[in-house]
Amino acid sequence: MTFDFQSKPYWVMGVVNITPDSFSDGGQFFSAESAIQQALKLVEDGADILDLGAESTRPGAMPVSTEEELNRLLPVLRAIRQQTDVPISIDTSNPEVMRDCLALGANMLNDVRSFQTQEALAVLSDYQSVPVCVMHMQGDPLSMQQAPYYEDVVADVTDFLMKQVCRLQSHRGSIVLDPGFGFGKTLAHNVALFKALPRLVSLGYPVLVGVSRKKMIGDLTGRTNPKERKAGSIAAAVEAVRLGAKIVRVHDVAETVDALVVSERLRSAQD
Ligand code: HH2
Repeated sequence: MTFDFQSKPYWVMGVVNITPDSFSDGGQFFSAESAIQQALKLVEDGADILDLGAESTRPGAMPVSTEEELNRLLPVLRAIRQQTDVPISIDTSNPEVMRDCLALGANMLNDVRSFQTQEALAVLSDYQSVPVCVMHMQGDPLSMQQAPYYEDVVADVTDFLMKQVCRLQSHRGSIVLDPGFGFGKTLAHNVALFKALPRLVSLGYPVLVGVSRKKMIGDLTGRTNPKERKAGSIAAAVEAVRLGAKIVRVHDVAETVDALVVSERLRSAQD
């Protein structure tokens, strides 16, 4: 799979969390049946790509065993693959999970830990053309929000992402960059990174923005319940694309697609 940003200037990535504990929809799509239904609904709603995850990375989340992650993911992936050819990204840091999902027809790997292990790199050398998303995170999900600190958050994150591009320079698939909103960052860090999106975009790689329903949106709106952060998340997705992001990772696909269509149409030169 390749990202063709000529014919499709931005891609809406629909999130499917097959977990009991995700921060905004934990338990809602935990059974294979409900996750499959949700995935197909998101495709109908206009998702350009799905992101399937079976391990929450919310602050304080506990790791999941390989067996459990595979048990959650594989039946859902298999069923979606049989019913639609929508591109499927897998949100995992586990090399075994990466391999099994690619073998079953997954199209992209999204690793919030940026393929740091030798085993994860080995997967990429066996699947040279698979698109990958590398994301910045300070610390790990268990403790990342305890006391995030940066000298200069934009410089640190940019530097980290460029180092990942160098590490992966022999990889032939697209490399997507993600500043990792909410992953070891305060509101001030998130806002600074968001405003610096044009700088990240200028590095020359597609940029993915994942702020949907996150605490950042809650902090800005005063909404403590993640489910009430839809409007704020949509505004952020529109702004991200306006600033040059190519992929927005969202839970509320139908509404985000509409908002982006209207925003793009009103900004484009054509009538
Ligand atoms: N955010 C989450 C998970 N994966 N991947 C990328 N590339 N960028 C992100 O911002 C990102 C991500 C967290 O959101 P969600 O999957 O809804 O929650 P949880 O990790 O609790 O399952």
